[in-house]
Amino acid sequence: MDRKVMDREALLASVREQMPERRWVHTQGVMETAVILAKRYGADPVKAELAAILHDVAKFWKVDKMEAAIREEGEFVDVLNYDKELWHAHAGAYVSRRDYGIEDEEVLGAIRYHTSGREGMALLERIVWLADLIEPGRDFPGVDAIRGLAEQDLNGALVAGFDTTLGFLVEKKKRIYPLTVLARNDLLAEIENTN
Ligand code: DGI
Ligand code: FE
Ligand code: FE
Repeated sequence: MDRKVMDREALLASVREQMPERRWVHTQGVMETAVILAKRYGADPVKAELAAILHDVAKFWKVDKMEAAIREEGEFVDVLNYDKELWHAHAGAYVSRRDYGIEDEEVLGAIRYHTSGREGMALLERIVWLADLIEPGRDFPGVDAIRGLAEQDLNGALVAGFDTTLGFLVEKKKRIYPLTVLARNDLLAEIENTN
């Protein structure tokens, strides 16, 4: 890991002060679950925890600040045409590099794609995406079934998770970010090809 990365306690304090207490509790839940999933599926638990710590760092920023970060980065401005809920993931990845000195592309990818997912998700991206959905504080219809799947079928749990998210977006008449559709298609194709 890059030398610029601040020590863990300072990082935790800095992230914590950018969010309300309930979001900090969620972040701790994602850290715990991401480490468990990383150990279970052979990813690096240190990277999983680092991505989890930072995944929602920008969630409570003002919309203008998120937009400015995304425009400054320049590579992912198309997300500004979709739901604002998606923006914090890109803004978070950008500041993780700029302000927290994270240069590990796996960690940055896990932060950047923790909301939308994408085609060809890396193992660490899958783990953080799923940990975000099933951490102990989450409570929505079907979450326990997804937790059960996550015990032994990572991709099955992910597809069930994307189904839930997509169903929610359809129900709310929201536009769907294309990467989310691609993520689900790709996971289904992967499952078909391994059976
Ligand atoms: O930040 P969290 O609340 O922990 O969770 P998240 O980063 O997964 O954000 C989820 C929100 O994003 C949820 O309310 C649905 C919303 N959203 C809006 N458009 C899309 C979307 N989520 C996905 N995956 N794809 C979209 O197109
Ligand atoms: Fe998030
Ligand atoms: Fe989250």
